[in-house]
Amino acid sequence: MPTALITGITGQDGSYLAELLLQKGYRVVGVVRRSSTSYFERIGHILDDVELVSADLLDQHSLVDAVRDAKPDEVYNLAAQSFVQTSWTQPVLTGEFTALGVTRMLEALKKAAPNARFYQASSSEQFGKVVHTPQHEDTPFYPRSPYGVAKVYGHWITVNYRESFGLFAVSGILFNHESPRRGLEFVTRKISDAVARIACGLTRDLPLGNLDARRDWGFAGDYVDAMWRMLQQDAPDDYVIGTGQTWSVRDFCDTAFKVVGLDYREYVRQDERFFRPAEVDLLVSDPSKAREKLGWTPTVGFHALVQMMVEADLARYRRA
Ligand code: NDP
Ligand code: GDR
Repeated sequence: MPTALITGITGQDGSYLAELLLQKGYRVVGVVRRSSTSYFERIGHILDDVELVSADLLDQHSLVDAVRDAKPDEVYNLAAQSFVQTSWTQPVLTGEFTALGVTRMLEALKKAAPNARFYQASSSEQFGKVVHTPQHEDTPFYPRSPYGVAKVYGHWITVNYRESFGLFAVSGILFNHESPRRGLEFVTRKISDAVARIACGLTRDLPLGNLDARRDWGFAGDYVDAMWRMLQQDAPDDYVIGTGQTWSVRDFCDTAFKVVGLDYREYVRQDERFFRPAEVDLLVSDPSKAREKLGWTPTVGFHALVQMMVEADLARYRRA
């Protein structure tokens, strides 16, 4: 039975990845950070099936201990300060978690499990103010936020440890992926949650920032499968993962409100608080390498994704 160690198991991706690896017969060990409340909303249903260890991306010794005790065959480094907007108000903390945290994990691997395979959660935010479209593995990076800058560091330190120490370390450059488990602060879930509340008569409006930003949105359940596939290859390499399609925030609103028979223009208002100091205007992937080398293709399209999210939020409010 192979063992996987997942940092960020309590997050959106960590929960889907843990489910996938359990289905495949893995022993799954999840890293959680100490908190005064034990609130495992996304992994409550699999808590009896996974092992949890306490460690923090800020604490090198705790990471070495976690890796040494778990004896993993595969390590998935998903933990990060992942909200772009917060990275402008907490840039130093974002750098500590999202950039240096990767080096700490790689050091832990090098010391305690040098033969384990390592996955780094890189991001399309690294492309930022895009140099060309669509973006693929060789597209130069031009990050537009402290988060994006930190992820560029995480990407290159992963490549560097692979080339310097021969670690099986891969960087998955994933475009936005969403689900009913997405955090409520991200725009897709903010919209699906508001649509459900409006449909249930709990609120009347939805304040948003830039409606013209375009993203390549896929379903998180598909993307964790791509992570696993990257670690099953003969040699470590880096891959772009996305749908190859791009939609605006406005498109997302239009589609989500239509699920409940409403017109988004009657509810959405623009609010300066949600605009960013520097925007990423357009992201769209070229996932051909992943298709050819990993045999990976997304199974959930844009409209099905929006519908899934709205219906999940509706069901939640109707149960309450
Ligand atoms: P989430 O924000 O949902 O989850 C982040 C996870 O990191 C949580 O489990 C959180 O734990 C954990 N974490 C944060 N700080 C620390 C710390 N100091 N020590 C230990 N754990 C910590 O993110 P997603 O699941 O959406 O994303 C997973 C990864 O993929 C992230 O690295 C993100 O940047 C990256 N990414 C995500 C994309 C997406 O579209 N979702 C696209 C590309 C990359 P806690 O529950 O305690 O807060
Ligand atoms: P992003 O996701 O920054 O792409 O990062 P987010 O959903 O936060 O923003 C997407 C786009 O929507 C615009 N927007 C708003 N965003 C939020 N959050 N709230 C609003 O009210 C709002 N109005 C408009 C934003 O300006 C932006 O253009 C996500 C994270 O998961 C990262 O961790 C990950 O690396 C990238 O996706 C790929």
